[in-house]
Amino acid sequence: MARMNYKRAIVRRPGPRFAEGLTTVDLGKPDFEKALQQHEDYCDALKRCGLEVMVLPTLPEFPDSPFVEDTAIITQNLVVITRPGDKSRRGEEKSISEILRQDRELEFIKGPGTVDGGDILRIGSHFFIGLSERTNIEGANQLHAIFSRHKFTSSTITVTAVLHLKSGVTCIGDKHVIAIDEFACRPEFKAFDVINAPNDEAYAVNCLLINGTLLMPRGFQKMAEQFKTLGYPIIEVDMTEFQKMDGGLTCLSLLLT
Ligand code: CIR
Repeated sequence: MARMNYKRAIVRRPGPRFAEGLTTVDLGKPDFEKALQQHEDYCDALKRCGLEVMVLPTLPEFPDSPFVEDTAIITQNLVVITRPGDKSRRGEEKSISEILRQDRELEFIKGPGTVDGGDILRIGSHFFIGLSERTNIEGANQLHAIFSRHKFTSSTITVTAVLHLKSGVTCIGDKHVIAIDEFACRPEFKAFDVINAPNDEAYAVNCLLINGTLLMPRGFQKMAEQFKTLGYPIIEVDMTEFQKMDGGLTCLSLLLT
């Protein structure tokens, strides 16, 4: 796959009820003002990568709605609007679909299928679909059919140690896979150069290559050293308040070419 050239990003500002969202981690309550500042800094980082950033207004009734990644899967010609796995998040996808229907063909995940975008990892023309607490087999089967109609291949991979597939494995370009222990030795990733994150820096697996610049969360020294050897310019972003709500760098945006 030629290196993606992203042009736009869609993000959504956290609302005052942000701290009432879902979380499985025990890192304390996020500070709302700090989360807003970190979100703004995240948007600035996207702009430094050359993106035009569309900031959507908060959806006060959906505390987890800043994690826009979970609502859609986007390729050059296709958008799949998901059906979030947790009921409290169902409805977030509506306004996203209204925005995206303007310039792309939409497909929809239908009940009883559920899919969270955080479970979908694209490498080249292949999609890995995480089967997790949020993405079920019906959702995965619908995705297989949609992807194959659009000439993509796909396969499933079970997720147990983390919330979403991409909380535990991401890729940098088509060559490097960054993974926690659960995924580092999986046969699916044998063909790639795998960087296995140490347990105390597992959160840094969720990094994001945009137009040749690597965004990673701040504060993960060992992973930063590893990433430096890949030769990309790196921007470190403060993510502490989103980490408290189980969210990583990829979750906060939808990227469009
Ligand atoms: C949730 O549990 O749904 C949110 N608090 C965090 C979602 C993070 N999204 C992602 O990893 N793609």
